[in-house]
Amino acid sequence: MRKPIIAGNWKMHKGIEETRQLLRELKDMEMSPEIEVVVCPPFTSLSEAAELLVGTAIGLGAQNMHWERSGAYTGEVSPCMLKEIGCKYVIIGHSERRQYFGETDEMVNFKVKSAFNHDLIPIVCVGENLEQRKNGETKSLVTNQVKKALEGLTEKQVERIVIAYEPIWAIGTGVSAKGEDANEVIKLIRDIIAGDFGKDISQKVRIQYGGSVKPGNIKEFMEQPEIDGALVGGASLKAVDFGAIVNYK
Ligand code: G2H
Repeated sequence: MRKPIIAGNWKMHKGIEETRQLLRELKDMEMSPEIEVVVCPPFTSLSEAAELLVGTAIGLGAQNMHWERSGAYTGEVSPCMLKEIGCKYVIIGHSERRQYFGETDEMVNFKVKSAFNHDLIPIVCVGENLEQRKNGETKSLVTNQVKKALEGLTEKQVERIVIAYEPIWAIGTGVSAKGEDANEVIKLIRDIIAGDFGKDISQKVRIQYGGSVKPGNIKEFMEQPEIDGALVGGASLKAVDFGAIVNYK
């Protein structure tokens, strides 16, 4: 019922020339029609990527945005700008933004609401760090992050949102979560949404796993009943790897 979505989060990689090259390679590949494929290049490459992706089934996303539509916010990029370029998705609240740029749950909520108000679909990231995991705080932390991120949204908005469960200890470390463990937290996220917005809505929300996803482990995640795709960092930077992840079957 839910179409899986696999998104490449390029982070601070790929200038314009490298973007051209990677997208040319991806466009030459057969991609499984069963999967919605999205790439999220850095801001400076979005325009180029948008042009190259015209007429393809690969969607475009940004990695962050401000919640205001315009204003005196030096260095920021607004949802209107992303929409004008041709973005469909925007990653919100990635742990690197929470950790290095002080993004709070409140800011994440502003951004999520603003994204919907500007016809962008947020990919909201949640997840615990190693210490929180060791202290048994995963469920309470993720519950709090999800509830705050979704506060004030309508049912129609919630059913379109994408959530990425990304345990911080698994990000860029090469150590991924186990499929069953990720599935358990993702089931919890779905239950939280069911509690706040109803079971029907919760069954429509796509929830990805993220954290050291690669061609060798994607199947383990995609086979889990609650996992609807992946947010892929390092392994999305090479067409051969990203293609293998999308075509994991
Ligand atoms: C988690 C992920 C992409 P990686 O940040 O969002 O990165 O796959 O490199 O762990």
